[in-house]
Amino acid sequence: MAFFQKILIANRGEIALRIQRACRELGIPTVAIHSTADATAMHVRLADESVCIGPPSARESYLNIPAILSAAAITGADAIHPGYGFLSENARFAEMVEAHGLTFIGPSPAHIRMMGDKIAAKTAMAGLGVPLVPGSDGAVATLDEARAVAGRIGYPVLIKAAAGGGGRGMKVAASAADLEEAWRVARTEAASAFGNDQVYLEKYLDRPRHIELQVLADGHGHVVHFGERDCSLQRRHQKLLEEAGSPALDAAARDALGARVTAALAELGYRNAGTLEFLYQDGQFAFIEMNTRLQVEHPVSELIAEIDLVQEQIRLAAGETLGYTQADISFSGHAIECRINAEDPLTFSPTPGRVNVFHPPGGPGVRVDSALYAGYVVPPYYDSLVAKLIVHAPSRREAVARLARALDEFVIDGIKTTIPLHQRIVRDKDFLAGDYTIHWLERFVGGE
Ligand code: MV4
Repeated sequence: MAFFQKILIANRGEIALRIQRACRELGIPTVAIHSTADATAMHVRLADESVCIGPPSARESYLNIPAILSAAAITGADAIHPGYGFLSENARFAEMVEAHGLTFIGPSPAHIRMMGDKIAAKTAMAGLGVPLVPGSDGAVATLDEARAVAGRIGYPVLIKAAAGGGGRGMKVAASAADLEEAWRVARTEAASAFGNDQVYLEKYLDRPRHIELQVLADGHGHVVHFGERDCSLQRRHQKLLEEAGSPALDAAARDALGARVTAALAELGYRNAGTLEFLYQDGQFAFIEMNTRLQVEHPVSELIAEIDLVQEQIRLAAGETLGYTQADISFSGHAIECRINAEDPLTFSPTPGRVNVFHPPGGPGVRVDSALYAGYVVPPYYDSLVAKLIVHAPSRREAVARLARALDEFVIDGIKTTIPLHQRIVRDKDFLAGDYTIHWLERFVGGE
């Protein structure tokens, strides 16, 4: 029995392929959508059917809701998987998919909307017993109120936009003297960037790790977690390398966090996949945001837990129950993902162009998720992620050794990529020791 008749994949690149692979194994035909710039893309070649939905600009193609719904209608798709980015966390899109009688493969529009409002997300999680960073109790409406909150929690403080997230719309105030300026700038930027000037305050943590927890929920009260990912290695809020588990956590800390979070999401009635983001410093977790989509780095969790998260998303969207409990999930070994971008490894400027040679690594414990092929021309219009190299091994030490040899095997010729940067990271003493925070990479690459 198939869960759906046909799934439209509202995305491109490696994640469109990843979702197609899950559909194939479940026996579900797929529809690719693409812009005119992606007519020769691998996700179009490998789909059962494809529909061109617009010109290169994402606004007119991968974000074009009427065109995507029309493509679903003319091909007879009965479900839409949004992937990550694009429309994946757009509550309006999820609502419109449902209004057209189709299934959105993801959470309810109400939960997407709740988690898109960072204040609503924090208020909900705090009420369900998930720990937060010390800060304001909800939105802060006036400068006087901001002064009072900052006085209570102590400087430095961070002013964040309710509609922000992923690092957009944040201002630090190091001391009381800086608060007024930070306040005004944060409000003004929030209003112009998001059309919403609501802000809130948090104590600024100076050297946290970024640790996130992967969950699956069936909307019938069953919620499980697949352990954490350490995503601290980032530059300008772009993650470069992620690992599962975190070098900073042990099984007891993971189990304790997982128990709290799964109980909270069961109470909330959440369904499908989700990721809770935490800052972790001095042995304490503080919830900051929740992502209501499949994430780029999901494969590291798949490898340590031996699960197919995309197949699970599809199954859960069809209304199935989880069918297993936390006690059925165990973690084995260590997994690391390198994001390989079409970027100069020193300046990070994008390097679209023709790929002449594509030779991915192989051998034990190596997975490559990529939509590249020899002769493909990387278009300049979209995200620069062109491949994910994911390795799995019994221990972190062995995973790092495997990653180093796989990076050395990987050949992408014709365009510059970030492979040389990863080759340097995996040989660094701090990285080998697992000793890093969210600030480590920016120092490592320099010039910030
Ligand atoms: C913080 C923080 C320090 N203290 N909140 C940036 C992205 C957004 N998701 C939250 N972010 C941060 N919030 C407090 N109270 C530091 C960051 C932060 C960060 C967080 C995760 C990963 C990378 C980061 C890079 C710079 C700042």
